[in-house]
Amino acid sequence: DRVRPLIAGNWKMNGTAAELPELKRIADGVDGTRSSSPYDALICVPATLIDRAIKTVVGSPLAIGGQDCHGAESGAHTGDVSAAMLADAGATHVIVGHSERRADHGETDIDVMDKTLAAHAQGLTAIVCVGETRQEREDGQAMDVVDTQLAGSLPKDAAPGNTVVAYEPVWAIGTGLTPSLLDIEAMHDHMRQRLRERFGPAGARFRLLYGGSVKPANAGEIFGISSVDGALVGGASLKSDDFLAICATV
Ligand code: G2H
Repeated sequence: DRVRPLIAGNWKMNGTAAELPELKRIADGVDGTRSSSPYDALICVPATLIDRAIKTVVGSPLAIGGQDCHGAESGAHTGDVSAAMLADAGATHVIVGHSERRADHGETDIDVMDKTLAAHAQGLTAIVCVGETRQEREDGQAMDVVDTQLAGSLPKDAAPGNTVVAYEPVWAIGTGLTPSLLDIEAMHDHMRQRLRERFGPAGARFRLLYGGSVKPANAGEIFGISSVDGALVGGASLKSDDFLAICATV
């Protein structure tokens, strides 16, 4: 049985009140497919927008998530947002360990594991991101790098109901470049195998998303790969037409 796909948008550091009508169009578009919808849809907005986003999409099947959370429950961490705050605002999901956070904020696998645990403690589904750099791929290290990230970032309590894994090759993010379909398939099959080794039969049910320059033009062929259970979509999630066109290819 195929895992139900998840199409997740990542608005990154984009989005103010001006973009709420666009979010509403996404919610209405996803809603229009509700009776037969073969997928779940999510948009991860900036923390400042979560509360208003929830109010904007109320009644639709579109879920709203955050893009990061702190690993601690609360405390002296100026500028950070806790998982409890995201849940309180109405988020149901949170992205952790995105490569932009690993690069911009020096987040390590240990940090990502702490954040994942913090998310789980609040009932949030964590979308744990992994992926190699261009140099690592050229050096033939892509699978080893992803293995290390998966082993170091996924806590023992990770399960298909509280954790999604997103494979995002760093060199494909926002560049318009994507790996070949065969390379995506090889990596997803490899991750699936690792998850089975670690989590047993449950390992087969984790959603494995592909992320990195997913567009309406390439989404269909990427979703055609049997070990791909959806996408994490950055740039193309900012426009309702593009996001809904991607959803339509599932
Ligand atoms: C990868 C992706 C979404 P984009 O970061 O997380 O962004 O689709 O713009 O490459």
